[in-house]
Amino acid sequence: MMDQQYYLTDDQRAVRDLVREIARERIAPLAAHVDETGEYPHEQLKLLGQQGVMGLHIPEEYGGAAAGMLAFCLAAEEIAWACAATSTLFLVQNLGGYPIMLAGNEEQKRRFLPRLASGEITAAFSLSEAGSGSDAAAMQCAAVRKGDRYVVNGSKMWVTNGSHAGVTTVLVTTDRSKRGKGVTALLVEPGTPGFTVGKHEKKLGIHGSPTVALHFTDCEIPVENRLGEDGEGFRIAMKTLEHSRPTIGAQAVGIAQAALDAAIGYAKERRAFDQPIAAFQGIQFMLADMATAVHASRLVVHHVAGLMDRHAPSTALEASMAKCLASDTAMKVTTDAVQIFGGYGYTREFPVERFMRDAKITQIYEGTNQIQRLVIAQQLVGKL
Ligand code: COS
Repeated sequence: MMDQQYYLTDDQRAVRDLVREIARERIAPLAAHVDETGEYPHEQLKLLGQQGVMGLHIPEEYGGAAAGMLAFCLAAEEIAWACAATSTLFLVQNLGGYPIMLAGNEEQKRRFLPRLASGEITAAFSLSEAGSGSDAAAMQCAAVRKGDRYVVNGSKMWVTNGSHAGVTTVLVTTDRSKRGKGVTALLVEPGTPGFTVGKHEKKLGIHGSPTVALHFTDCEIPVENRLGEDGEGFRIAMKTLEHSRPTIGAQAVGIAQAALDAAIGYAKERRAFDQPIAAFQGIQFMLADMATAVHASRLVVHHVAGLMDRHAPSTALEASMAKCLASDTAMKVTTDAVQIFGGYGYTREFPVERFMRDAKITQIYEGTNQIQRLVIAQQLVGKL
């Protein structure tokens, strides 16, 4: 049978097939347990590391596979199909590590990228605070330069994997009055005096992916841990998010595909009025709309990933479109899957309620879909 994804290279197909096998055989069977217990998926990530998947996006000279963005998105979709929590941690390996690839000097790249590529350490990215989410430039967590160090005071919030990361890109302000132009990016390692992990959030979904607060009390970070120059942090953060948003789209497509697959399977099994419910046009139309939306979302994700692999100068528009469309699709498709399962769908006997809970975050993190629409509109009409 012809592969419908004819536009993929042999290498990209090989990545997709390898990750699909690991995801379906080794990660999916553990997903309900991860959801029930909130256990960190150590073994799942180790397995991905052993197969070279944690370093897919990292250049070869730093130990990665240099497979590109489309390959990364294919992998993300497969992992998300199996376990959204594990896929979030996979995505954060890119979100937290990309600033080093983008703005790191040679020494910083050599220090961190090979360990990220092998999966020896994981990464995190810390931008948001209690009072600044969408308005990221309003951050308060501050750094003051003292000789060859920055002294950091304040707190960050909503940090995925902040409790486990071997390196976290932390955005701090060195001059609040300058908003974005006063933001600086620092690499923070665990065990640094004055740096502690705070509250673990109890969340609706992605239970195995820890979300924590980070606290800094007279925490001294050496200047050699600064990415780029003073005041370049906001641009680094925005570029990083632009690069990462398609991967959220890929995660959303994976969750939506899992819900669609489950709904098709159930509709063919479940009988009512002496027929499988899949024989009813009401269900058929739902399945058709779900499949069409998943297909369209996947293509939009693949398109922007392809643009990035071709080094398109600006992809902010397409990145936000992919994230927004795919995550809205995931929410709709998972909700419809629960509907098709009826009362059973509302119980933990079946996975669709988990898919629905996991899908919700994709509309919120890495910029709410309201922010994505703002970015899209700004590209259309300019900043008014
Ligand atoms: N690439 C490079 N630079 C970018 C950029 C991008 N994709 N997007 C914005 N910038 C630059 C702008 O060009 C501008 O630079 P100059 O000041 O030199 O002109 C600077 O960043 C500030 O941009 P802007 O004026 O648009 O900033 P705003 O404060 O208005 O905020 C939004 C812009 C709302 C888009 C931004 O704050 C945002 O993305 N918020 C959501 C944050 C988010 O996603 N949080 C999730 C946390 S990670 S889980």
